[in-house]
Amino acid sequence: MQKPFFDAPFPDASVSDIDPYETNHLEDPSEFHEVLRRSGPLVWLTHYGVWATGRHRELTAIFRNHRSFCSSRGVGLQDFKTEEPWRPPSLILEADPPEHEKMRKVLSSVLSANALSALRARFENEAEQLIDRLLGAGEFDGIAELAVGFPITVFPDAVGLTQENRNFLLDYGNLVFNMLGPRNEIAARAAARAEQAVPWIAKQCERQNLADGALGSDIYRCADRGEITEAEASLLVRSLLSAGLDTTVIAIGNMLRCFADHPEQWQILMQDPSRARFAFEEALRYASPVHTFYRTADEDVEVSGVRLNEGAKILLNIDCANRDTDRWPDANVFDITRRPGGQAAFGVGIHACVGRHLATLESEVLLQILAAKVRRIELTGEPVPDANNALRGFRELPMKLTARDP
Ligand code: OVM
Repeated sequence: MQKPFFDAPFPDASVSDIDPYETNHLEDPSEFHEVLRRSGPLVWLTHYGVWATGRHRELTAIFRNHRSFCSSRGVGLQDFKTEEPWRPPSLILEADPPEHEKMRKVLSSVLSANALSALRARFENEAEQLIDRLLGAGEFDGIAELAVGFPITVFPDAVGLTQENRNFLLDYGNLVFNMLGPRNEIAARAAARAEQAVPWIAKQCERQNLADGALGSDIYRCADRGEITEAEASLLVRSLLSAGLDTTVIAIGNMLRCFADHPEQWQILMQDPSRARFAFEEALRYASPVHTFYRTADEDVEVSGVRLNEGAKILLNIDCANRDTDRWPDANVFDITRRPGGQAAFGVGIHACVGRHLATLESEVLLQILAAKVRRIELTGEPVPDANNALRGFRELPMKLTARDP
């Protein structure tokens, strides 16, 4: 198939004709990462007409400069200024200050570590039951049973959703993230799979479908106090449902893979389960769930000596930046004893993940209980990668758990 070709905006630009959205590169990004590393601070991708970086320095500089690099023109490949978004834009993800700030305040209060602390006991209870069951299961799929199995219960419970059709959340999240890339086969399949999920999600965002005393209704209480409108509350619930499940599923799956591959790190965690939170952070760095977000230059701007024109799209490759040896000399070592401050998996700057305390609570609880009960996590077959235009994770992870001595 003939691919489009976009000339670089100036003659001596660093360019590459690699297509990071080809399935083989989505499944294994090592070749694309290599291109990003050796091409200098920014490289022009000829097939898409966008700039790209996988360097920690440039990636964090661009994320931090939200004035020059806006989000309101979309955080995917599409420019909302010239192309119609597939759904009404997110009020928080796809917005700039000052609009962004108002929404951010609401969600950070609802999702603060303090507000979430009441959930811990319920999460622990669920994790114990699940792990006890899997310890008796022999070989199982770590994605379906653990990485999905845990959050698919605790997350919708926390938001206050119905028990019915919760799998639609996965179809919807899969669509939202795939739509950040080009309209390739993968995006088309995601759209077909999410046909029923899209109207279902809109319905779950309505006030009357959210249980009292849970996170969804907490958002509506902000509307009652006049901080946001009813319509805004509905779209903020949509943000929770968009960003809250697939990301943690992938994070947990990737983390399981890390420990299966690094049994000596599992030993360290077993001896001190209070390290779980740092172990999660390190797994996020080493195997980042979101591989790509974009920003759009809203004015002519220079980055590390490269001139970007107004309207330029910049692909920010998070998982490559998190393995940048200029930032961490031993970036390619999975080491739960490090303090990976500055890792970019939750993003950087004003748009950094507002749900991170919830994601961390889920993963920390699951990891602590695993560490208390499980001596060995081992793969029993080849992991099956899941090609997604914005997420990097697995579709299947055949594995087995061995119980600790009683
Ligand atoms: C949203 C949202 C937020 C973060 C990530 C995301 C692309 C969506 O507000 O809908 O997935």
